[in-house]
Amino acid sequence: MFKLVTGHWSLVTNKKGMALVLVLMVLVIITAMIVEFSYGVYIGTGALYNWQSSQRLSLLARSGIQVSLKTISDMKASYPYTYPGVIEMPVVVTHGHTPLQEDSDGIIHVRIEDENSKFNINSIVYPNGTLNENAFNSFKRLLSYFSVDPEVADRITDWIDPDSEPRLSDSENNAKNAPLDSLDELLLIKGVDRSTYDKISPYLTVYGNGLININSAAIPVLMCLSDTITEELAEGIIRYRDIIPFEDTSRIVKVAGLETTGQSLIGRITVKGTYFRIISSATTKGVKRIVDSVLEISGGTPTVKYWKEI
Ligand SMILES: [Ca+2]
Repeated sequence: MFKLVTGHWSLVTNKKGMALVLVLMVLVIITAMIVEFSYGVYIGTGALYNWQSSQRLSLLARSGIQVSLKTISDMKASYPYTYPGVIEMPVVVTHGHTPLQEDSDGIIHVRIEDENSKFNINSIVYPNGTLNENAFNSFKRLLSYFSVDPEVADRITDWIDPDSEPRLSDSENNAKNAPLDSLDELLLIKGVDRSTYDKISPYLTVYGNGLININSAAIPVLMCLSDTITEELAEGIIRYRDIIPFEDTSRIVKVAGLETTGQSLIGRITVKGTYFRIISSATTKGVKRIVDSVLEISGGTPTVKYWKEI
């Protein structure tokens, strides 16, 4: 069982420069980190003396989360921003310096998503229960981008807001009257069928402070910030940050065409994430274990907000 603890790891990744830099950072830290992590895992999973493949897979998948966590923490310590929005990397488990075959000893695939790159659906209602007009209008623009009925915004608002005054005739029926705890609750709301959900959910979150990270948001999310942000302007933001990530929100006005609009976005945007979704899958001999998690990483000890192991 100490194979993993003392063994060497190597990482392979795509050819993107940024990802490579991250991978190098991971390589530097991995040896120091594994011991600390393994200790935690032994507590979490109990008897690991029997090196059963399911336990091993679980450990591998969890170590993928740990690698990701370290990657994000190091990035946040080194830069005032978080970029890009999504990082994917295979982590190949090796013995000595020879990578083992995928089918013999396992491969970990991790995907890191900055939750601040998404629109926080709960932000359409302020914590005091009143409507957040800016966020509500942003959400309607997001729906419109995907040709979804704008009434869905009213139905979700009534689902979340604490009052029982319907915006549409039946939109308070069986409403939760509280913020969403997870995105799949949307499927309980009239007007959100599976195909609508599949279209919009990749751009939505229930975590974080509601600020959109301009270093990581995709085109539909950037466009939802303002009526004046066209697809072309959103592409301009992406081109800009791919060369120089935004170090602070005021730099948004440097993007051609956003000299004025950019100013109006201050207060609704950010340049770094605080919540990250990390999906780690470990595969060995055709068997797979997936850990899907959301962690708050904002200085101090990272906090698990969501954890599902399948
Ligand atoms: Ca309500």
